Amino acid sequence: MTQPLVGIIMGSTSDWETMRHAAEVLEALAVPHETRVVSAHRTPQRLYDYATGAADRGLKVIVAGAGGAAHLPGMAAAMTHLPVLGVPVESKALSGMDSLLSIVQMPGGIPVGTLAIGRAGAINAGLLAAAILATSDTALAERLQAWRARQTDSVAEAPDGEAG
Ligand code: RP5
Repeated sequence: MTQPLVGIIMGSTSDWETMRHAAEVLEALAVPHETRVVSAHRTPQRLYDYATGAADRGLKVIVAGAGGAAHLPGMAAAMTHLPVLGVPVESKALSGMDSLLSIVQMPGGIPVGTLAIGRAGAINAGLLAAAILATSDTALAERLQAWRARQTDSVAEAPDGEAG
């Protein structure tokens, strides 16, 4: 089995609909990754074990998504020196503003790289995780550049497909 380099964790299975976009990007870039449900509130021991063991298990980046009182990314960052990218999941009650503010307002000294609310944030967390790994992996850097070039090529020149 390939050693996962990115750990995608989320507070609930209900976050998967958002966080699967991070996994799909990593899949497309052939970045080995794992996905786990780890709740800061419901499974604190699981979070402790995951975060404190992540570096020793060979993970290089953690992508953490959570909604509402979204303490997962910050608590993970408190327990590992690995870069942690936080994805605010869109909550029902407050549309993800609660998640965003919970994740982004970390105290100085314990950083979480906070992305946008929802799907865009999950996609970009996957891309950023890949970009971090690509700084020391030339083949991955080439795959990432190719991915971006394909994205550029896919943008239509006119909204109706009729570039004039
Ligand atoms: C958070 O509470 C999770 O990250 C999720 O976004 C939210 C709701 O969780 P469920 O009640 O759907 O399990 O901990």
